Amino acid sequence: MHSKKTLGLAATAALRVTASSLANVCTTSYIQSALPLDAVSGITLDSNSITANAVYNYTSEAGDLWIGGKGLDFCNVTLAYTRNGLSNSTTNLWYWLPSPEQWQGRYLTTGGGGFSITSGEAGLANGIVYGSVAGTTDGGFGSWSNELSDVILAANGTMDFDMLYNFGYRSIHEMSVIGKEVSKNFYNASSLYSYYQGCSEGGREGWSQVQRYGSQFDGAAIGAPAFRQAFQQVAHLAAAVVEQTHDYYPPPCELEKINNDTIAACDKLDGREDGVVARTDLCKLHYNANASIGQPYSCAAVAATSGYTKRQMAQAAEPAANGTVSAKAAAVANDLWKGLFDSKGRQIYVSYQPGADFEDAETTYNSATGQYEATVSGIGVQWVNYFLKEIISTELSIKNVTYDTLRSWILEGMQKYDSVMQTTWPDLEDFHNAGGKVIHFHGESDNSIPTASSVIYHDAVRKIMYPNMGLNESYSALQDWYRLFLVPGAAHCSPSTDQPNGPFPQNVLQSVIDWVENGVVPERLNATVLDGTTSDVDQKICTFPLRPMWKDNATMDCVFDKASYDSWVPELDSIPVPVY
Ligand SMILES: *[C@@H]1O[C@H](CO)[C@@H](O)[C@H](O)[C@H]1NC(C)=O
Ligand SMILES: *[C@@H]1O[C@H](CO)[C@@H](O)[C@H](O)[C@H]1NC(C)=O
Ligand SMILES: *[C@@H]1O[C@H](CO)[C@@H](O)[C@H](O)[C@H]1NC(C)=O
Ligand SMILES: *[C@@H]1O[C@H](CO)[C@@H](O)[C@H](O)[C@H]1NC(C)=O
Ligand SMILES: *[C@@H]1O[C@H](CO)[C@@H](O)[C@H](O)[C@H]1NC(C)=O
Ligand SMILES: *[C@@H]1O[C@H](CO)[C@@H](O)[C@H](O)[C@H]1NC(C)=O
Ligand SMILES: *[C@@H]1O[C@H](CO)[C@@H](O)[C@H](O)[C@H]1NC(C)=O
Ligand SMILES: *[C@@H]1O[C@H](CO)[C@@H](O)[C@H](O)[C@H]1NC(C)=O
Ligand SMILES: *[C@@H]1O[C@H](CO)[C@@H](O)[C@H](O)[C@H]1NC(C)=O
Ligand SMILES: *[C@@H]1O[C@H](CO)[C@@H](O)[C@H](O)[C@H]1NC(C)=O
Ligand SMILES: *[C@@H]1O[C@H](CO)[C@@H](O)[C@H](O)[C@H]1NC(C)=O
Ligand SMILES: *[C@@H]1O[C@H](CO)[C@@H](O)[C@H](O)[C@H]1NC(C)=O
Ligand SMILES: [Ca+2]
Repeated sequence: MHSKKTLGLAATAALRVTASSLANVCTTSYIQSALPLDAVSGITLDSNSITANAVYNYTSEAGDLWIGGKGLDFCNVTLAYTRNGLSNSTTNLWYWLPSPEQWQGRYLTTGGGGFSITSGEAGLANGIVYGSVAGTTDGGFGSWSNELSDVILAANGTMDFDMLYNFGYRSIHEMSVIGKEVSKNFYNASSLYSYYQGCSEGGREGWSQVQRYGSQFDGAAIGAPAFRQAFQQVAHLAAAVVEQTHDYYPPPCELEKINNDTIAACDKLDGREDGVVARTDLCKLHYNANASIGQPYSCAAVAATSGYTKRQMAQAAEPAANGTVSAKAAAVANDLWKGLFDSKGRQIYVSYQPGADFEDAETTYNSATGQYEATVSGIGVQWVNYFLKEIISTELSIKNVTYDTLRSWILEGMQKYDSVMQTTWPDLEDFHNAGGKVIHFHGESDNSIPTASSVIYHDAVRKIMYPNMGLNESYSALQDWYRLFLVPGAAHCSPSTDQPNGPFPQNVLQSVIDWVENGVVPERLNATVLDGTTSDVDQKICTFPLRPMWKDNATMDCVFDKASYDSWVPELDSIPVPVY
């Protein structure tokens, strides 16, 4: 299988001069010699497509999910491959390979967000900070900026299954296999450590690999994964249906007030008053929005923006609002927290935790009628139109749509996409047997992917892999290699502006590396307060199912309580098959 690679190296060896400098190895001919031509079957790597340029003294800017670094030297490589027997099937790959001096024996695959399969240079830049090669792919979508939704339908009714499967798991896999082999050949290394990092859709992409290719990565840092897509995207539409069902369309200011009151009231349930709801489970069990009824609210006018809100909807202008919180608004909020139930009272899915802002529920002001109207989430509409109805349209009327309609859309999505987009295969035996380690984290105030969505999967893996063990024993077995951390006060793949004193695990990949390479078990995950005012900047996060509880407002314990635990994993008895 590797004979061509060996031949390639031998054939070009005579052309090479001293190996150590970046300039010597960052050439198209050297990259050509490093190409693993037979590593992936069914494709043809195009040696002539290679571009390579050396970059020196690069600064990688820190972000919420990136630590950043300076003085980075690397080789910027792009290349393409085609799928044998298919026309117009070019997939583009992009790798950043640290200089031989800066390489620390690591390879990293990075992922995207929304319906985008790549984070481009931002992801690559974070990888090289760790002395790691970093790779990304355009998924074969024809351009680095195209998303799956741009290409999934060739026409109304014509799904492009190649694009779908490329996005589902195939392209990331191919890019990872090629990237690992290119790296070994590039540095003349017999082995390396391989990692994955991504959040949101990038988190789903990480699971798509860990679930299928057990030995592909030694470690994975996975945030708030957008998996269980059949539920996840339809659930984005639930808030608008809740408002329609109540026939009440709260001004955004009214829900914002309820959220502010919720954070203020639930802050102390974790034993420390710091503006952070570290126990949204206790908040869910003991608080309800009726406490806000009659409370005054007011907000300044908001100008229309072309920016994005609510996952791809433009922001309409809103007039200044004031009033007092109504019983109807409280009822809407209570239903938004409760989760999705069908007309028979059976639970369909979970929702966001109290303390997460009500982004999906944000109404739009209609200046012609002077009324607020329900607005459906852009990504939820894309799912129903592109993936279920198979029409190229961004319009979806929710008139007549009920909780039962949402349920039927979820079941349809499960049937149609179980093998490609659901990404919740719960048996991780191959990954575990290969010695893999995964740190999975999720903001406890995530407003886009329910925090409980991650808990449900983690719990499913525990039950599938350790069916004969009790709760403590099975969690302890699972924690040897797969740990889930719920991040207090954090929003979707970022800190929350509503709870600025919350810690965030900005350097989670380092924790994965330490676990894989040095056996340092992340008993509690390192996190840093990035935006707040607290003096206690470096904090730790409890491993689920243990939950934080502060003593004397000063020391954090990680405790177990059954009622809280149960609140994370309700029985989804409206769904006739197991939900992993
Ligand atoms: C790998 O080995 C080849 C052949 O000896 C050499 O030309 C090349 O510079 C080496 N690469 C690195 C990164 O040391
Ligand atoms: C590297 O970049 C920094 C700015 O980030 C600059 O101050 C420094 O002079 C540069 N070093 C070299 C060797 O170019
Ligand atoms: C990397 O290469 C691509 C393709 O040639 C180019 O568009 C991009 O600007 C390069 N990036 C850097 C940092 O050199
Ligand atoms: C392939 O791409 C070419 C050039 O972009 C285009 O003209 C042609 O229609 C495409 N063929 C198919 C089958 O998509
Ligand atoms: C909610 O709290 C934030 C932060 O304190 C504040 O800026 C905002 O005005 C409050 N909103 C309402 C509706 O009270
Ligand atoms: C509790 O601790 C937080 C964070 O250190 C601090 O901001 C707050 O003032 C403390 N509250 C009380 C009641 O001591
Ligand atoms: C909230 O108050 C309404 C009356 O306005 C009542 O019907 C409802 O049961 C209350 N909800 C909760 C959760 O207490
Ligand atoms: C609420 O609106 C009324 C009427 O528009 C206005 O007189 C009042 O000043 C506003 N109150 C606040 C707190 O903005
Ligand atoms: C695709 O279907 C949508 C929804 O029915 C329709 O609005 C659109 O015009 C159709 N496009 C084409 C090219 O037929
Ligand atoms: C809603 O249902 C009514 C009655 O069945 C029907 O007339 C109407 O066309 C439906 N509206 C939409 C948007 O589907
Ligand atoms: C499980 O462990 C927790 C502490 O980690 C303890 O409080 C609890 O009692 C244990 N439960 C069982 C069933 O052993
Ligand atoms: C975590 O924080 C501790 C200090 O509390 C530090 O010693 C350790 O290096 C950090 N680990 C990682 C992976 O950042
Ligand atoms: Ca608190």
